[in-house]
Amino acid sequence: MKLKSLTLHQVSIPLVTPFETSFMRETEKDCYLVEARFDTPAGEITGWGESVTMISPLYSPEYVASGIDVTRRWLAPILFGVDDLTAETVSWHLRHVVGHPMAKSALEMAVLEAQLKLHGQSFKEYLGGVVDTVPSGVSVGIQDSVEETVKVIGGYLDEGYARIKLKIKPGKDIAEVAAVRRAFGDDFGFQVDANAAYTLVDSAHLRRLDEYGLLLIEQPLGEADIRQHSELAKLMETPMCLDESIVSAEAAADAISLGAAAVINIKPGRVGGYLEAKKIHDLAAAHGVAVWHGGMVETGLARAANASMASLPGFTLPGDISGSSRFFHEDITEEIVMHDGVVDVPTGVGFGVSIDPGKLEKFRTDSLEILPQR
Ligand code: OSB
Ligand code: MG
Repeated sequence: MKLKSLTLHQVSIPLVTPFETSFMRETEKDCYLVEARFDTPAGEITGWGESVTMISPLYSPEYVASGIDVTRRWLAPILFGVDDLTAETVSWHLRHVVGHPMAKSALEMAVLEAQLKLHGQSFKEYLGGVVDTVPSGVSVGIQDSVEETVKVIGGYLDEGYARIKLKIKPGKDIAEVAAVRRAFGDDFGFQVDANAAYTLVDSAHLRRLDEYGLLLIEQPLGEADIRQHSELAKLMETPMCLDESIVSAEAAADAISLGAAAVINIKPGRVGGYLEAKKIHDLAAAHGVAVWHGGMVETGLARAANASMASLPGFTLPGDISGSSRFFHEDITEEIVMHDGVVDVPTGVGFGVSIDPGKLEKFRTDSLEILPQR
């Protein structure tokens, strides 16, 4: 395949309710979508990708404008120079550009979608997925009060979500977790995510979570603190799970060998793409480390791709793969539906969903066409 042009569409989609984490409060989903046109043996094919960069650099160093800038200045020119571009070689072509995994991932995703269309293949078939549905977990933001936390979680349990993840931060943690267990008992999967809000000094405090039978605690310490997570893991019974710290397969190897992660949250965008994510899945499986599929409040496009990824056998815990309606009144693709605690793994060619041109028009705030320089 030969890349002919790229269009980066910036979109802003209103959220059904604000989503609050230890690092920010979001009221819109802001990201950009990549529309990539290729010349192929079967004629022109368009592939779509989605960047999970957030509007500000608070979860990771990247942000929407940095992703667009590095793509325009550095990544696109490299890919325009490749005569036989395949999904499997994108990360290799881009290897000299340091960092920017989310920007790279969005490009690889667009190449991958076009390649799957060329071969008439679904993403699940390409990966070797083994199930038709994946358990659907929901990520619950920090609420204004303990009562509100219990009420919101009760609503998701009533909807049938297979697992609850609650965002925590200092001062919004033990009382919330205790109240949720008191209200709904011990019989449902429950875990917490701190998004790097604590330090090792808080270990005595965090140990108090051990009595609530949580599936795991996600990223209590900083992104760079892999060794410190291994120290904390020795002090806590709750299994340690890393998100922000796992920026590559190498970081996953370090975390596993240091005992910093009994569980890994896999997010393709954070690690440079779905193919690097598959490597981490395989590495973790070989080490007996459980993985689950994380989420970045994706639109239906990446949400569908995530559901396919999670059909691989190592994904033994429910992922943050909720229905579109968890975040959006209207999605930009066909709605991803949670039913009976699961989401169906798409079976259609490519990622099995398509961008609705009317919705793209409605939610688009800007777009940039990038062409090869002569
Ligand atoms: O830490 O998992 C996280 C969303 C944005 C940034 C970081 C995180 C999240 C979520 C949302 O928890 C998960 C989802 O998309 O359902
Ligand atoms: Mg997380």
